[in-house]
Amino acid sequence: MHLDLDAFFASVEIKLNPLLRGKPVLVGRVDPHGRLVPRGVVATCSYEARKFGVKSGMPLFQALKLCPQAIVVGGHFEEYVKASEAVFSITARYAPKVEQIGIDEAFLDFSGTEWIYPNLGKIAKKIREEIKREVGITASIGIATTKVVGKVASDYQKPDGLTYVPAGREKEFLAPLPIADLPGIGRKMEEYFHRLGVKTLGELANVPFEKIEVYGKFAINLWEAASGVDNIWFVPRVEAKSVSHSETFAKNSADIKFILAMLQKLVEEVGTEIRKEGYTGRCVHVTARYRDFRTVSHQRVLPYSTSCTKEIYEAAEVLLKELWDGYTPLRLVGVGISQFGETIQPSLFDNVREKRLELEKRIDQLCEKFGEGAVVPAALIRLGKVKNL
Ligand code: TTP
Ligand code: MG
Repeated sequence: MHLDLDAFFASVEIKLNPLLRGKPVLVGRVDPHGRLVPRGVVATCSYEARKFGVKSGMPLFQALKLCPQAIVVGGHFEEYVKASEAVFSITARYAPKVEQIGIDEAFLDFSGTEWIYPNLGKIAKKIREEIKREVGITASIGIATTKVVGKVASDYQKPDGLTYVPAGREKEFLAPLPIADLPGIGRKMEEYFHRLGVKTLGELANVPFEKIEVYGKFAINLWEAASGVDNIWFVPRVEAKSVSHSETFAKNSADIKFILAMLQKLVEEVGTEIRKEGYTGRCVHVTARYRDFRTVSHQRVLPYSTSCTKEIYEAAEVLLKELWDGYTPLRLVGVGISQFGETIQPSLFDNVREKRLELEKRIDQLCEKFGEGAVVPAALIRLGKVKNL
């Protein structure tokens, strides 16, 4: 069973402000004073806004051109996390194994429970009702014997949909769908198959295996998925994980150099921890607390999963500069990364990234051998007497 919350951030914003219900709502970025950042991108939008062609990742100004009456909101990351935790505590009441893939998505594994739950449709209905009642948002669920089909099925009747694909009918269910409905097919792959005259998953499954084989593992994976064969390649079994570190300053500070050095120290800690655990994450989040205890967070989903300190830091620095006005003293900064599972990793073949990661792993080993702080980036020397360094 695969569950994915509908227009997640937008749904939480609507729950917080019911006047938004039924309206086109865009979730954008806000600055530390709660003012919207005009040059951001759309993190997500309500289904009412989607009718105008608005999509996640689109620049805000472009979305507002398509849908000028849209209302732009956002910035309540703590509320999104709270809603996500509430949802997954509901799923844990029923599913013996919940494999959370992102902040709003999970596979619920019911294998071996047939005698307690002879009818999974009923359980899915219950889960959806409880989410609606207790969290106030809607979830779409797909029930199928394989992960691939479950994921496609949960998308099939979004929003607020429930799609059940009986065992043995997987191929038939997928056949009429466009190949882009298969998770993992990017624009390039789609164009490539279109050139071969393959537009639907049925057509893809009907290409003889010998013709697919020559295009390598990636094409084989897609072909198997289109044929309804279980294939965990695009959603490997990874434990849901979020690692974050934060630090309250000895004295409130508005010194950008000090704050960035602190951010770097925290990113180093996060990076070392996730590399040690063998995790990679895609969603970087940064929190800043003002001296009046107002706390703001921003997050960014990276295009790939990473455990590289340098990459996490680059995203974190941008996020910090977005959420902090640059002059009001801060009392705390925090940074974290959450696990989104690894999708395709073209960057695996990226030499520069590999080398960088290799270097960071060596530094981890040195620190383990000679003690924390044995090798530190020059920027951290600024922190001097900050604890642990
Ligand atoms: P999705 O599940 O991809 O999107 P969604 O829940 O908003 O809409 P759908 O009904 O199609 O499932 O992502 C979950 C949340 O993750 C989304 O609400 C906002 C956030 N997100 C970003 O911040 N940036 C992004 O680029 C994407 C795709 C999502
Ligand atoms: Mg969703």
